[in-house]
Amino acid sequence: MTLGELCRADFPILSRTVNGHPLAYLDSAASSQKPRQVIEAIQRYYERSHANVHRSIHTLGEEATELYEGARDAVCGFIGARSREEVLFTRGTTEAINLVAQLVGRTLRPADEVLVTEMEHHSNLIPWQMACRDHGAVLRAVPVPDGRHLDLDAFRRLLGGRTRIVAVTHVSNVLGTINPVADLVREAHAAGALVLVDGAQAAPHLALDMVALGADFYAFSGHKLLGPTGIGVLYGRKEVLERLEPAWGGGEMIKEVWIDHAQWNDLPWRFEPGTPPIAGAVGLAAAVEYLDKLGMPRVTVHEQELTRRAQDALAAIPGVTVYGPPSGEGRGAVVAFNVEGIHPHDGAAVLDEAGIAVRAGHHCAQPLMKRLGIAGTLRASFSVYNTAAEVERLARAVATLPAQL
Ligand code: C6P
Repeated sequence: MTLGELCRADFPILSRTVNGHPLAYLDSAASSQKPRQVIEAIQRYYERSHANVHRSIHTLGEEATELYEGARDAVCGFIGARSREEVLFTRGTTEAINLVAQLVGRTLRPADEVLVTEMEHHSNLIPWQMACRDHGAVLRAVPVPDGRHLDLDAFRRLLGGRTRIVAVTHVSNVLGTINPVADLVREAHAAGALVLVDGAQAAPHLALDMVALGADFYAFSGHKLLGPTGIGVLYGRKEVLERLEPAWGGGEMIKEVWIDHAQWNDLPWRFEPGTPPIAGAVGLAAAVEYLDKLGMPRVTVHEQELTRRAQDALAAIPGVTVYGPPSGEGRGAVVAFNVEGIHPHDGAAVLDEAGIAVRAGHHCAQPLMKRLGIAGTLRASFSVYNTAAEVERLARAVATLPAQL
């Protein structure tokens, strides 16, 4: 039995039908489904242990705090961070990146530079546009001239003495390209720049090791990683976090407060003002534990095999263009494609009639769409619970699209 066949039964939603057909959920890059283990952990928390964290001496307060801080330890282990102080909970990737853009943005001076890439999701572009606008800095972008990979020579040319931070995605949510982030970090550090890696499409699919990667910041969302919505992670290298002033104020991020000033709390709480997403953290811990049990290397092999099959099957259909690196090169668990003469939204609607859920549109990556010279694509994306049979169903349905539209 393949991994997909083995773990499908853990995901209750996968047994439902859509438009009279068994559901083929091929939209996990937008948001993954949740195993029973995650759903039950959240339910157990609300039924037995809910209270606010870090505040109350009573039993429920202590249980909730233990669960919340235990989740931090689980995530710390999952991403190979050196210490739990480096793991901050946020509400998602977008919030994590906005936080870094504010923290680092404040240190920018006029004519300083921020380096992004043409394949960034808007979440790793707009916050930097805002930071540059507010602080007079200049935004530069590494091009993707072949529509597949970053131009690494251009990266080296653009990286200079004025570059303060490089913000780059680990895995493109459209192309699936896996960027050589450890190399980029090394070169950026040699040039004196910080590095933020957007790991939204990597953390659910690749074994992570923050120490080996060396990035200063790494952001991802719980809901793409079999966990709930409303929880995300910002990993920050301790030496870097320690020298940054908090961007947001409120309860729990302080040690002592006077009317006109305050003394900040220790890491990581300094960057977590207010009541945090406790249930989200509990669910994320269960998701991480679930993935750890499956084994991330096994998850990667399974998803890359499905992705390769999808890429080959779709590319073999007349009129279909598949985007991203060629088959055989490792890629994230997404396959974006177009069918000649068919608008992606129409294609997705017809596939939905057949019970197949894919995403259509610009995938919040409009600069990349402009580079590819298209308005949007269809996109199939995979998770641990998908099977080769679903990929075959997708390919058969895509082949019939021109006859149906
Ligand atoms: N991409 C997709 O269908 P949030 O919304 O904060 O959980 O994640 C934002 C985000 C940031 N970076 C990358 C690379 C992403 O792929 C995403 C989310 C989804 O591709 C929804 S647009």
